Amino acid sequence: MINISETAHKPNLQSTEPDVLAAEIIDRLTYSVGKDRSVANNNDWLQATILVTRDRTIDQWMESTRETYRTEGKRVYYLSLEFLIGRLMRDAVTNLGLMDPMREALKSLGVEFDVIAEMEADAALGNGGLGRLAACFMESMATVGVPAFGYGIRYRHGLFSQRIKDGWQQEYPETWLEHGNRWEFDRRESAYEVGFGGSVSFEENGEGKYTWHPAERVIATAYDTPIVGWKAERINTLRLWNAEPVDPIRLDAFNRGDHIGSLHQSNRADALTRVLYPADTSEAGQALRLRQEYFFSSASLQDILRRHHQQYETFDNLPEKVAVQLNDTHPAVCVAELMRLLVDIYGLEFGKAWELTTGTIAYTNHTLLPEALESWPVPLFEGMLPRNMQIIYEINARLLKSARNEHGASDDAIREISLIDESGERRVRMGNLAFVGAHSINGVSELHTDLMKQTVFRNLHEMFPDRINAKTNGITPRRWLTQCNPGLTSLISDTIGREFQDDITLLKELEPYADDAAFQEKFAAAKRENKVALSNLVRERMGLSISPDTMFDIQIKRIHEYKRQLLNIIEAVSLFDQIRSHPEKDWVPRVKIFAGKAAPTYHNAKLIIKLANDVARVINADPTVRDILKVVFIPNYNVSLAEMLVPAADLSEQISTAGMEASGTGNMKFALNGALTIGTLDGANVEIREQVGEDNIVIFGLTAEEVAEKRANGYDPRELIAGSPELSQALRAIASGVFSPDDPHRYRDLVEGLYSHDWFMVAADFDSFSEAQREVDALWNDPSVWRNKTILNTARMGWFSSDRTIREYSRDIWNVPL
Ligand code: 26V
Repeated sequence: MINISETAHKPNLQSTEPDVLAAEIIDRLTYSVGKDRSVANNNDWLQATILVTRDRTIDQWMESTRETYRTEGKRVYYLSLEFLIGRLMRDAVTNLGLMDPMREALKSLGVEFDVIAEMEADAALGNGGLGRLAACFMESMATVGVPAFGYGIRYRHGLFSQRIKDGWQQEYPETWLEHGNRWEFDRRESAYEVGFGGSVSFEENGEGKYTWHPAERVIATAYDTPIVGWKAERINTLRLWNAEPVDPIRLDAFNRGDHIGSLHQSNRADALTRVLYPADTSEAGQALRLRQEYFFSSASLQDILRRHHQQYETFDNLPEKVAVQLNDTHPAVCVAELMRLLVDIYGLEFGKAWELTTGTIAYTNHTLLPEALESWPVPLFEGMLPRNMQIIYEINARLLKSARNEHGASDDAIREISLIDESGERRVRMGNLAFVGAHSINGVSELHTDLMKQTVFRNLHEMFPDRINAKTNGITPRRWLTQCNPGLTSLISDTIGREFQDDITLLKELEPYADDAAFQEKFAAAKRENKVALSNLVRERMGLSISPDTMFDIQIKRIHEYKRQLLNIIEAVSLFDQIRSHPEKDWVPRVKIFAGKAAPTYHNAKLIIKLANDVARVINADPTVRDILKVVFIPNYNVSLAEMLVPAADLSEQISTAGMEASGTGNMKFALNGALTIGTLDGANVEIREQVGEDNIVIFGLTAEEVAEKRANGYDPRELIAGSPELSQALRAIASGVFSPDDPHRYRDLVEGLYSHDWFMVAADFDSFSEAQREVDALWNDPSVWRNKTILNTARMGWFSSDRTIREYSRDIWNVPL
């Protein structure tokens, strides 16, 4: 027998010596990547470096798992159809405390850390805010010590990549797995069957038992990625599911000569996890989307229940030991699925199962937009998930009886509360299902939470007045300050010490320096350095030169009418006209920068991208405004691009129609990095104003209440536009083809929409926005005032750390002690 000593083959995983790291990198390059040093390219070095970094997570990862088991700690499961992660290497290396030695190790091998870091694929398994929040939460849960698992789908194609051709958005498939994914572990042993379709039978033996006989089955297999918290004190798991066929090939069919048919099952499984839905509003109930939702919900719950049962051999304590957080309604079918598993598979009584379900599940709402509130046609739902549908009817029967008998609900209230929408074709309301199946329903800012109570969930809130609560979003300061803005980070460290990295609220200690001329200079210099880097990127990618000495005015987010990129573009057109009429005035030089993707089927959003590009072309070619105004639309916005843009911004555009942006999180990233915000009183802007102080943010426009009031009592945009000479002129120019001479009518309908209904109140807010912009100019003209305000923004934004948000979830929703 060979005696293997414990340490014989183990590299020294505790060492942070550059030469030890360098030796490990060479080892990995040779034995895992299979390349010789002399022929290795940058991608090979990247793969080897990721593997070395990943090795450093394993011991603590296992220790985190063992500790939760040993202490019988409560586990939090964050279920999200989206995780917008971006790159992981900088994050993992920073949090492991290896940044400096790793740089040095690579340097000794002739490799630049920043160069290979740039080559890592940007994991875009999400559309926007909701997916990025899930990624920030994963990092914060590990940081503050929550034993958490993220569950989602391992899409083989993330969000499409965007190219701009002649000003129009074109979508191309995204291929983040092209070079493999060295962060993940393929867990073949963690596999579950998920069924679809078929029928339900009932046997009358004692209590009676329902059995689902699915017509189709697929296997869910797990891929695990370690998520490293700050200083690697805890390492959690992100578990993403892949769908596989039960029989990869039907040999009977193949042998009969039916070569296509023999792969039918395989192709259906394959389609399930192939691609992320690229829209953030529903496109009339697509079956594949519901299949994705059920697939990952069922696999995750089976995994959760198996783990729980293995440890405790009972479900009586499920709510004490398990918290399931639903990220929007996308996993709302969990309510019915958890019931099905507890009742049909584990044999619990319906009432008991319901108590455990509502005690375990909590739901976060991220939007009030009616077109984003999910509902499924009953026939589609019933055909795909017949047993889940029965359970939903049973829940609904109990719910409506209680509403009527115990809460005296009116017929109108009953109609609103019901899990089934009967206003047209019958549909299952996923928001209502999530609400009744959860013990906590949270909004993502104070304002959004209030509006939830007044609008979508008015009647349910009356029935369950203790369930709705506010949890204002946050962002992880590791990615969104330390990693993306090393210049500012080292200035802060030199000024107040490094402790702010452990407790971001210590940024407050910068306040006394806000008026300090020397500090102001350094703060501005750090900003300028980031602007130089962004100018270089714009030159390299777009062949356009922008000066780092002009104001960088940035709006980056998904393109949506309610986010009002259109308002910003119209204001740019108006400014363009004003500058040309009065070139002698002392204009503040600005570059207006846009980036963002439009849902492929969202016609107006794509037209707004085209308009931004048309306006940019004309303005950037005009000799009068040269050096005063430029407009840039940077293609293919993603997390990595945001990491360049956020630190380089002077002005942050957060200008949604009040009442429509649930929170916003980009707003937080900019302010933390020392940009001034121009914004409406919407979402978390309201709380940003509270934190930074009203002198340090520029607010304009209607309030949510005023918007609602105007919509209710009749709003006539035509009259308003007629009363605003600047707005009328800008609209006339756009509608008449000044920016689209090749197709003069291109924007006629878009502009006509503003005259006829203007649902998003662009006209109503235009003059106020334009005045606010001139106020911004005035502040910019006094550098010491500008610097003072932007420093105070950085100093006062610590509250928006997602660590704070996660502590609130832990205390108020999950009941996890920290
Ligand atoms: C909805 C749908 C509907 C079905 C098709 C696919 C799909 C994908 C995503 C969504 C949800 C959109 C909701 C969303 O992203 N909300 C954003 O959440 C952020 C984090 O809470 C918040 O900061 C933003 O204000 C909010 O718009």
